[in-house]
Amino acid sequence: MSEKLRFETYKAPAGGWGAAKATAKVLLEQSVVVKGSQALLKMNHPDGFKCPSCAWPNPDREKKLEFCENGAKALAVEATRKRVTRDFFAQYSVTELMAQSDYWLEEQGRLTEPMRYDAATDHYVPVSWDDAYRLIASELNALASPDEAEFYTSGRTSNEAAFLYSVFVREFGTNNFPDCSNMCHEPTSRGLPMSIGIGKGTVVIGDFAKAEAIFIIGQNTGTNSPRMMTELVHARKRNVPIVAVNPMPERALIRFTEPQDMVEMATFQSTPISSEFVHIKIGGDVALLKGIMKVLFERDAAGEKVLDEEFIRDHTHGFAALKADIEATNWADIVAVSGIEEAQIRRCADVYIASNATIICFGMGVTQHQQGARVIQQIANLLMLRGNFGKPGAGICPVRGHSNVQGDRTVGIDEKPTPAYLDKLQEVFGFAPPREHGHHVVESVKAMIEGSAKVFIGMGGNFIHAIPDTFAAYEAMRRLNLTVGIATKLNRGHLVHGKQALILPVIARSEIDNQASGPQFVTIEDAMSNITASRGVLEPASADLRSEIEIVCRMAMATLPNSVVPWADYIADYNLIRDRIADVYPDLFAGFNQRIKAPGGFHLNNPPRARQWKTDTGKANFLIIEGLDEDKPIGGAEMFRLSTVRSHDQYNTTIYSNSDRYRGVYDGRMVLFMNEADMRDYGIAPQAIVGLETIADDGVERRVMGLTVYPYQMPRGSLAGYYPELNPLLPIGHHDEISGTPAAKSIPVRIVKS
Ligand SMILES: Nc1nc2c(c(=O)[nH]1)N[C@H]1C(S)=C(S)[C@@H](COP(=O)(O)OP(=O)(O)OC[C@H]3O[C@@H](n4cnc5c(=O)[nH]c(N)nc54)[C@H](O)[C@@H]3O)O[C@H]1N2
Ligand SMILES: Nc1nc2c(c(=O)[nH]1)N[C@H]1C(S)=C(S)[C@@H](COP(=O)(O)OP(=O)(O)OC[C@H]3O[C@@H](n4cnc5c(=O)[nH]c(N)nc54)[C@H](O)[C@@H]3O)O[C@H]1N2
Ligand SMILES: [Mo]
Repeated sequence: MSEKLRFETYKAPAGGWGAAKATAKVLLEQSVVVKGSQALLKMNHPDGFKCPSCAWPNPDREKKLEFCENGAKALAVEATRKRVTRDFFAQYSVTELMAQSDYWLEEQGRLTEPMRYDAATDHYVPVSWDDAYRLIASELNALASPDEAEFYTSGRTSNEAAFLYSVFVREFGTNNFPDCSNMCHEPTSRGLPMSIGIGKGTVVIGDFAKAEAIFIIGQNTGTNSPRMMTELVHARKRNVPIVAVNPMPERALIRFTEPQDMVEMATFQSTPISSEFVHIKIGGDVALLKGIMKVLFERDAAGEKVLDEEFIRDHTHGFAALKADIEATNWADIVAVSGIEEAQIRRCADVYIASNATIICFGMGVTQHQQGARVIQQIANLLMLRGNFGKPGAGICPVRGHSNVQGDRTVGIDEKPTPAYLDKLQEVFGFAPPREHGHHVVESVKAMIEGSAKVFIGMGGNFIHAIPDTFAAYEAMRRLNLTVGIATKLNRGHLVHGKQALILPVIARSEIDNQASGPQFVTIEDAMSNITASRGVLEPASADLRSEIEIVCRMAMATLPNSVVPWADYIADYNLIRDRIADVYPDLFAGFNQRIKAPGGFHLNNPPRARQWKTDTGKANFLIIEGLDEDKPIGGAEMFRLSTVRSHDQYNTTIYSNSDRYRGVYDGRMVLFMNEADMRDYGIAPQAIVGLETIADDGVERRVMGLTVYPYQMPRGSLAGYYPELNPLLPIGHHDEISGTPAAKSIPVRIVKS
């Protein structure tokens, strides 16, 4: 065990004073108590900026403060006083920086000027912006085909920047758009349209106040969307049942104190959150969902009116086939695969049947499986059986990750663009976009490994530590001709680079973006399809930062000297970009610049809310998944399923601290959460050090050693540990069949004793 790592069960409710203390601490650590606190008052306010942390929408009730502990952390590390300067890069070679932890890299602060890798000295050295654009242009134009470049986007990028990026890349000539959403809610984006005709959630925030039951499947709300806790606390105070389905008994899903509730805070009270905690085995969700549906069909057969017959008749397709599939599934299998007793599944069904308006929320615990998209289709089936679409208080609620991951997809970051969209793009801009589909994340990594990709441009994010098969990816990245990181902070992706490399530092969301026509704002789309404006309030971290929009435009101007697009105009005035977005997407964005003036922004058209179904059948489709396995059965008796999750103190690959207080882990991240009975069976003592080896049929050996075993309330056969440390165990070929999303929640592994 590492010297400092320790475990200590967290007994207090989540949120509350623990969260208040953590908020104060992070502001102190980044030396931004005053600056940070003032900025926090503007966070998620109509005249301020959107929190860079998660995609949860603003509430529609009056609330003075609209931030949470983890939003405050995200702001504090963005507003930090620490700086990475040219002196820093002169001091450390890339090899020396590689030896540092991700946490240390993040701690160095904000990037301040463009840098170029100098192979002769193994240092990053200053480069002018013009030279940087020239290098990008010459490498892109030297390619044998535009398809040899990969253009990554991470979900913090605004609609305006993402839209222009997609226009630039298509005018350049490729649809290679690997995107963080390919590792995240892509099963939602690809699976849900087959069911209900749209790859987005159907609820709005106001539905939470009208719901009669809420299910939360595979999502760690208190850590990853803490502002959602407010809705859950309010629901519980109205006695609305909440069913949480999770292999880890996440603290905030058990008890929570709303940090902004003065009375609860002052009196040390808390609210129990889940009325029913379903301690599911990893990959057991389909079995549970089928079990609940089975109860519905049983009670329907017994003459009870538990199905919404009118909805099923008028609005759906495929009912008989679904019914046959569910009736053919037996209880013994359902119980064995889910790990949940029949009695509890029946209680969940009771909750569902008693409710006239149910919301089902889900996160990465659902999407990151080999059949992730099909699990989501089962969630839609369950909702459809009781008409829970297109009525107040009901619907499906994929809880998105990055604050604009949904918007980026809406405005063109899509490796499989539709012909209709491409026609429109051609009509609006006058160039012929490529028609062939491009690469998503997994395909782009394969192209790098095979050597057919030569240039990687990362619009935000930390691709190399987000993707599977970390070490194979390192090698692939290093073979590229050019890698470009457009970023706020130094990260591993800048150190694992191509023969040539650039780091281009950007103005962050919370910062003022001044251009020729004055201060600009950008827009984002939250997880409930609301488009809102975001205006930075802080001075940029350095005078030599550029906006993402400017960087996209300048890359385009350098690369495409004969471009038909007026790039320079867009840098000067972001309204012009919004006008073009409205032209390309009239159904969604007509009158964009006018509508965005409303303080809360506007809501994008969502057909299922009006019971309109843009599917192949014109109805909502009941879809079938065969059997109960979300992941291929592989491995035999020694196999465990490993879920890679986020700690409370990280933002994806950004590690804020090495602790995870709600799960009782302090000062270490090389931890393996394991069931105590499993430990006894395998002769593993508490805090023993073990390794994990992936069970795969591709002949590659994948091991991570040095994990300290933490006896934890995991279901038997289920293990958990941290992302990104365990990504070397995740095979590139282990992904959702429909969408290609890596199955990071169900890696088949065996334990190796060191
Ligand atoms: N503070 C903070 N906020 C964030 C992020 C962050 O890193 N930090 N990341 C952002 C991003 S990009 C995203 S996508 C979201 C991610 O937010 P979440 O969707 O909450 O993602 P994870 O933390 O990966 O874990 C999801 C949960 O799934 C559970 N789980 C694992 N396997 C299974 C399973 O088989 N079935 C079920 N039912 N549950 C399972 C885990 O125990 C865990 O509680 O959060 C966003 N917000
Ligand atoms: N094993 C495993 N792997 C996973 C997951 C998992 O649960 N398990 N989750 C997956 C998911 S859901 C996601 S979304 C991906 C996340 O993958 P990414 O989105 O690629 O990763 P992040 O860690 O969010 O990126 C952080 C970096 O973004 C840059 N950045 C921050 N703000 C800005 C900004 O405003 N502009 C620009 N240009 N750059 C900025 C900073 O330099 C920072 O270092 O990881 C995926 N990988
Ligand atoms: Mo995500």
